[in-house]
Amino acid sequence: MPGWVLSDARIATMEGGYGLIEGGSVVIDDGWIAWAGAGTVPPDYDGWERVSAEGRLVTPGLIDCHTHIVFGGHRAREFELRLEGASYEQIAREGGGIVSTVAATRAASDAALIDGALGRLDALIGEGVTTIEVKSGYGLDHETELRMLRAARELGRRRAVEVCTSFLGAHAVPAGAQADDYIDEVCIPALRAAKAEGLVDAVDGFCEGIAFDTSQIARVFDVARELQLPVKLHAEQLCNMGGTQLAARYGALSADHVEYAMDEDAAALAKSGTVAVLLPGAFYTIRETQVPPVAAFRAHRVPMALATDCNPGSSPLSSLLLTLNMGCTLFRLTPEEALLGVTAHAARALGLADRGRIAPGLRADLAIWDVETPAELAYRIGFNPLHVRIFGGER
Ligand code: DI6
Ligand code: FE
Repeated sequence: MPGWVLSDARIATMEGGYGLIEGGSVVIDDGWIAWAGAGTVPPDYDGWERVSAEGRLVTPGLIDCHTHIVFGGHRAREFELRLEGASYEQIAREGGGIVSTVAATRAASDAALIDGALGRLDALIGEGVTTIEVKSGYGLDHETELRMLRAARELGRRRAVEVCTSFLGAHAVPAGAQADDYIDEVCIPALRAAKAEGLVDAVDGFCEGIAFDTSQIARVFDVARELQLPVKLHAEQLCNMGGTQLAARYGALSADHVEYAMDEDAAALAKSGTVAVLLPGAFYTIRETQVPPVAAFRAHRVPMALATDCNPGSSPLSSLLLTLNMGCTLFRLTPEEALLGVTAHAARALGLADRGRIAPGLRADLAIWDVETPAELAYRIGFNPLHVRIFGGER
């Protein structure tokens, strides 16, 4: 079956920057981009169906490379407590925070986990998201960690979206447990079982004063290495614990949050080719004041990605467009850096070489926008200019 041609498009290829092509066409063959460029489409594609973008902007489908969208319950009460003056860390220490979502997630049925996540996923899809990463980490017991990952895989079967899973057993110490015992007796065996069931694409951890230290995370990463799974890490969100350096030593795909990273951490990420994933939704929600070292990332040429961190506590955010705006306004990214952060660099943060840009040989995951310039995607607040989303060549 021949494919089709999307013509009369202003194409942001995201090759090196916006990589704009005016009056361009994208040839889509069996779910893949066969050709993209300006001017006349090569004669090989004569006779293929043509669909005009009518001059609209076409970008790669957006990629949300850091989410926790599978969870039970909500944390509106914690939101109120913070407004009354409690800090995120205080709430976590007093049994609220992550641990309270753990109780709600364990109590939720598989159907409830999937249904809750679908609502959030649909909001993201409605904004042109075609690939999403989903983490476990609210089970903190063998069965619930696996149930979360199965729910994540199910999302990819229920919707036209690609789901990448990350095992985040090392997210928090469950109530009544010792961190070391939990890592060795629960987290690592659950990781092995999840891998055996084909549920894991990457391994993540939370390296933080309220969670795990570098030696505990290193034990999990050693098993990831043995299982040939890539790693990524929540690092330097609330303080500098050396997580970024650890991630770099293990050649991590990404180090995420990184507000408290320093110049030498940026240098280490550059050396290991690790992406810095910035999460302005969490920064905003917990009213963090330490801004990630964007200037150092630029100076060391560390690719920066942006993601929602969609979770019930520190980032109840299910808009990647708002995330673009926050990345610019709160972290002073340029709109071009922000868009790279949810396309080319987000793909890299997931270890996916087949998407995130518009070029021959890549997946035909595209978003067509009712805007004139790409900066409009980051500039508006609470407005969705998506015209059409294309997933695997399908409108
Ligand atoms: N960092 C975060 O921002 C989320 N997890 C993490 O490791 C917070 C998760 C939560 O508060 O439920
Ligand atoms: Fe997170």
